[in-house]
Amino acid sequence: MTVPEDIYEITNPKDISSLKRALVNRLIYSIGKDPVETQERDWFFALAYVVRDLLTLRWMESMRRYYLQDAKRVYYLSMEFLIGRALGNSLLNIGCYDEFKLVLEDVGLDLEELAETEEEAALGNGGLGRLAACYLDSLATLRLPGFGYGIHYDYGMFSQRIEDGYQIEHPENWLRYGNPWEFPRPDVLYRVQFRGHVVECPNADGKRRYRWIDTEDVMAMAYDIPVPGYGGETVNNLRLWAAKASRDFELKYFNEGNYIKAVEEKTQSENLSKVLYPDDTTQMGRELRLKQEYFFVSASLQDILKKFRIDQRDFSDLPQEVAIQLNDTHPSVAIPELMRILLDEHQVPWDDAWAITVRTFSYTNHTLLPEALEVWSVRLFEELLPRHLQIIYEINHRFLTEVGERFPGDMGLIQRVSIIDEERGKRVRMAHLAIIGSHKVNGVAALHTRLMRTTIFRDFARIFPDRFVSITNGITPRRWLNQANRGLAKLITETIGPGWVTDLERLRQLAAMADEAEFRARFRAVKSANKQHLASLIAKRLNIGIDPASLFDVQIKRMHEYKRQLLNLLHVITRYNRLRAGLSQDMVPRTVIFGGKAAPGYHAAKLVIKLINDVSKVIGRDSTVAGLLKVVFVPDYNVSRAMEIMPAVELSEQISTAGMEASGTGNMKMAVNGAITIGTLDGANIEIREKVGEKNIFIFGHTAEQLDEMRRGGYDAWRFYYDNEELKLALDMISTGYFSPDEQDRFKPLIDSLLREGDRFAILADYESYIACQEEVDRLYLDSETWTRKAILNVAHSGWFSSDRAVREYAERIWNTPI
Ligand code: 26V
Repeated sequence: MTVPEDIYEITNPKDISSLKRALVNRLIYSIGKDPVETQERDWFFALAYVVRDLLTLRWMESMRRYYLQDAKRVYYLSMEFLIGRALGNSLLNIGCYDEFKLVLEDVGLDLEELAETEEEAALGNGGLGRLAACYLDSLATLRLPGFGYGIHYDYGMFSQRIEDGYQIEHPENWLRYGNPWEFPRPDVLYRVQFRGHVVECPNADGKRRYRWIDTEDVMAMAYDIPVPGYGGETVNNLRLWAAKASRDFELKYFNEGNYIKAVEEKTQSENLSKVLYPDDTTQMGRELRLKQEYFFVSASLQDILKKFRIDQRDFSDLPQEVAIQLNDTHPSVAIPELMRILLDEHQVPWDDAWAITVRTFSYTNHTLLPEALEVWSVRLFEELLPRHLQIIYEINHRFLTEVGERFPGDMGLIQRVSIIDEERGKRVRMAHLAIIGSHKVNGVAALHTRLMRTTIFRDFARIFPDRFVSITNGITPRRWLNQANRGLAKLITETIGPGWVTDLERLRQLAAMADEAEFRARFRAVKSANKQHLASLIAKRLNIGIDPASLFDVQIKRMHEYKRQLLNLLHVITRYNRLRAGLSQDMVPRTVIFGGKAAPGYHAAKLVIKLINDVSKVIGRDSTVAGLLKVVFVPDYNVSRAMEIMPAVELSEQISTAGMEASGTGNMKMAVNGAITIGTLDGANIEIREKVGEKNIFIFGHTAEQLDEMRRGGYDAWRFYYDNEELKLALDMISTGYFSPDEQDRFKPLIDSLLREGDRFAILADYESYIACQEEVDRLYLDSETWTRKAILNVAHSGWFSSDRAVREYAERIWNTPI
C-alpha cells in the first residue's frame, strides 16, 4: 500500500505546536498517563516515542533507498555496542534539539534534566564496544548501508559502587522500565542449534553430505534500534538478538505431563542473552560465552542470507553484495558457520564456498595481550558445535598443506600457525581462524598493526603479505564534541561555521586562532565553565569540593595493570611528599581525577581502586596540602560520566606501557575537547603526536622497542627502587601501610608485583621520566596563555581522529564500498 502524506502526525519537525501535540498524544495514548498526574520518566518516554516516530519514517526511507540502489551492505558483527543514552544524540542528529527544548519548557520541564532519566545502553566493556557505537554513527552519517548485529543483553555492564573504598558490582537492570528506542520483532525469529551430532549421508549424486542432528535449539528474536545519522536523512539499524526458548522443550515435557520442568528448561535457554561478560582482561573459556558467540552469529548470518537471497541471487555474488566485519575474534565462528551453510545446506563445493567466505569476511584485532586472545578447548567446541569443529579441522588441514608446500621443511611454522594449539591441551585459536578466513585483517593504530605483523602474527604476515592493514580508530564528533561539549561546539561554530560536525578536519581552521588573544580568552572561558560544571556535579553527587581553578588531571578508562593507573598514583604520592616537604613553589594546584571499572575477578585492578581511594582519603584530610592537591575517584564511569568529564579535562593521562594499548580512543576524545596529552609512545598517542606536533604533547617513557631490549638484557626492578629516593619513599609508604593504617599489608600484592614479580608493565622503568614530564606540565600551566595556545592546537589538529575518516578507510580499503 502507498501511505498518503497527510497521515503523518508531524509533517514539519520545526513546528512547535505539532511537536507539542505529538508529545501529549504519546503521553496519553502510549504511556497511558493523564498529563496532570505525571512523573518525569513518563515525559521522557513520551518524548522518546515522538523522537522514535520521527526516526522511523526516515529509517524506512533509508531502507527503501538502499534497496533501490542495490547497494552493497556492510554488517558489523560485535558482541558489544556501548551506546550510552540516545535522547540527546538523536535530537541533535535530527536537528530538533532546540524545538523540543521549547516544547518541554512549555509544559514546565527541562530537557537536560529529563534526559538524565534515560537508562544508558551499556552493552559493552570499554574501547571495543564504544568504537562499535561510534562506527554506527559514522556509517549512518556517511549514508552507508551499514548495520550492526549484536546481543540484546538483559544486563549490560554492571554498575560500580564504592564502599569503604572498594569496588562493589551491582547488576544494572537497564530494561526495567522498557527501552523506548527498540522495536521488538517477535516475527523475526531464527532457530539456533547446539550440541547434537553429525551424521554422514551420501547424496543422490554420490557425494558425501553431512547433517547436524539431534541438536538442542534456542530461538533468536530480533530487537531493532534505529541509528540516526547526522542531519537525520539516513537512519540505519542495529539489530540485537534475544534468546527465546524453542517450543521443543515445552512439547517434550508437556507430553510427559511435567509442566514445571518445561518452564525450567525454558528459562534455562533464555539465560543465553541474560548478561554481558564484564571481563575484557582474561579469556576464561566459559561455555556460556561460546554459546553467546555462536547464538548471535548464527542468527545474524541467517538474517543476512535471507535478505541476500531475496532476489534469488547466486552465492558466488555474496562478496559483491555483502561485507561482514568481525569486531575482534568474538564473532569469528561466523567463518565456519558460513562454510557450513554453503556446504551442508546449499551443496556449494568446498573451494567455491571458501573463496566466497574469505572475500566476505574481514577481521579487526583489538589487543595483543596474550591473555585476552580467545582460545576454546577442542572438547568444549566439539560438545557445543561438533560440525563447526569438523569444518575448522578441514580449513586447518587445507591451510597447513598449502603452507607446507610454500615453505617446505619448516615444521615450526606449521605448528605456530595451526588453528589448533596442540600444547597445553588441544585448543582452537580463534585469531588464527579469523586471519585465515578473512581477506583483510586490520590493527587499530599504526604501531599496533606494526607490532601485529612483527610479533604475534609475524608468520601470518609472511604467508599473507597483503592481508594486514592499519586503520587507526576514530571517535564520533557528534557525541563527543557537538553533544558533550555544547560550549566549545558553539564557539567553534561561531568561528568557522557548522561544517565541522560532519567534516572534522575543518577544525584545522582554528589553528590560526590560537595566536589571537581574544579567541584564547573565549576558549579559556569555555574550559573554565566546563570545569565549574564538573566541579558542581562532583560536589552534588560525591560531596567533595574541588577547586575549579586547579589543573584538572584526568585518567578515565577501564582499570588495567597495563594502563598503569598505579604509575599515575606514584606521581600523586610523590607530589604529596614534595608538598609536605615545602617544595610547593613550582607546583600548580591540581585535582587528579580517576574513573574506571575493574573486571569483577581482577584482584590487582580492584586493589588499585582501593589504593586510589585510600590515598585520596589521606590527602583529603591533610590540611597542609589543602588547595594544592586533591584526588577524586569518580564511581561508575560509563558513557554518560565520560560525556560529563571529557569537556573539563586539561591534562589527559594516556600512560600505558608502550606496545600494550592497541589504540586508545579516550585519548582522542580529550584532545578534541581541548586537553593536552601526557602519554607514552603507545597506540594512537603516536599519531596524536604526529598530528598536533611534538611541542603540543607531553611524551615520556620507554618506547616499545626499548622495553623489549631492556627485558632481553634482564629487567632489574630493584635498581630503580634503590636509584631513586622519591620512588623508594612512595613505594615504602604504600607497602608499610601509610595509606592503610588499619591493614598495613593491604597493598603488599601491588608492591610485590613491581619489585618481586618482574614489574611486567614497566612502571618502575618509566617513573623517573614521568615525574620529570609532570614537572614540565606544571611549568607550562603557570603560563596560561601558552597552555591555552597548545590546547587550541590540540583541538585544531584532532580532526583526523573522526570516526568518519576511519569508516571511510574501511569502506575504501576493506569493504570495497567507496563513498
Ligand atoms: C576480550 C574479552 C575476553 C573474553 C571475555 C570478554 C572480552 C571482551 C573484550 C575483549 C577484548 C577487549 C579488547 C579491547 O577492548 N581492546 C581495546 O579496543 C579499543 C578499540 O579498538 C582500543 O582503543 C583499545 O586500545 C583496546 O584496548
